[in-house]
Amino acid sequence: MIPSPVQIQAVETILVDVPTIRPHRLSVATMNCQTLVLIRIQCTDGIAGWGEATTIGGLAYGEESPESIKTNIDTYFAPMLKGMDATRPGQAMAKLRECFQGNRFAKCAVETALFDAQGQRVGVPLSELFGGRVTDSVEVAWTLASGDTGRDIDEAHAMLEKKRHRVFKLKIGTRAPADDIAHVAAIKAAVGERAEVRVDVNQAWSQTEALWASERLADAGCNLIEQPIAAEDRRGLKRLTHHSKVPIMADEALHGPTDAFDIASEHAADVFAIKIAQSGGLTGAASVASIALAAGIDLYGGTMLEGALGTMASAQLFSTFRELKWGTELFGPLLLTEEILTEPLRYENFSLHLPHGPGLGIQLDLDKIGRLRRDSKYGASVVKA
Ligand code: MUC
Ligand code: MG
Repeated sequence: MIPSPVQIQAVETILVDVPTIRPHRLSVATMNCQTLVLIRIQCTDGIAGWGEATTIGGLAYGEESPESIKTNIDTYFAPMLKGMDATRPGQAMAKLRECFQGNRFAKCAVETALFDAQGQRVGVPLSELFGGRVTDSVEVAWTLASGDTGRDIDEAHAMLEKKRHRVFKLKIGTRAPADDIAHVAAIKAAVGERAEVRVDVNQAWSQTEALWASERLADAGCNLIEQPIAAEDRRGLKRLTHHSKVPIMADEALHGPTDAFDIASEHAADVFAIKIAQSGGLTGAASVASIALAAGIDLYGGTMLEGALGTMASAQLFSTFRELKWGTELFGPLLLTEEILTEPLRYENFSLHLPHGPGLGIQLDLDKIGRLRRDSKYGASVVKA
């Protein structure tokens, strides 16, 4: 085989532990810290692409942990990627998918880095490699998840005041359903017509609890219910979607295009929370969006609470969707106490504004990452090209 003039030269993965601004309580875990899994792919033309594969609560939310993502990329993906044609991200990803099962998050990180590098190489934003932007900004919801109703109300008012967010997703499912309904009703009453209130149950309810609660959530003014029951319970989700007055959104039930097709063909959800990591990468997420739109299912741009890198990768893709009816929740970097970019992402007027530079269009603060990385006390360099 004639060697490609531009090859993948080195692959480095970095774990970065960043405390959250307050405890973030989900029914599956309480987060006090987020572990960002960053990947840097150095190419022989001097271009380096970056990607991210961050999950929630270690192994509490998904099947991959930060540590497994790092180990599997370092041990299996990196040796295969080295020497491959860096100008053909599609070819490299096809090989990874052929040789390695699962590991959607790890594959997402690699794909993001390859497309970031390719965008830089050809001089266009990543969005232009995925069909082209239809918008330069996406609306961003905020999650109220302090675990305390009064504190959540104060937080909502502060966000409205700053024009940062006017859509609030409430994490529920840890209390008794009746207590959760009271919590939602109190927050909706406090914000009134100034804000939308939605809930994410993270699979905590049974079908009967969800049916009971959906009626009361409608009365409380909630306008979207996310993944109320177990991810595997497709029939239950369909039953709920057909009975609930409040639209039902699939989140954990969606692990890429095959799940999207199954759910769409049964119309077992009204809305899809599209996540690049859950979909196995940007191309998988683009397919999920196409399936949803073809089936008359609305789109919502979801997050795994990634830092700035994964957030911008998601935004670049979501900006290409011809419809994004329920907006996005790309607030991950705002939940973290540390900034890892030289210039923070621009959140203004309830939206995240996309940059116009090539690739992801962001600059990482390598000194900061060098200080924050989990292995920094051993004196590791930021970048081993
Ligand atoms: C989830 O289940 O949607 C997204 C926002 C948030 O607060 O948690 C995540 C995960
Ligand atoms: Mg969710």
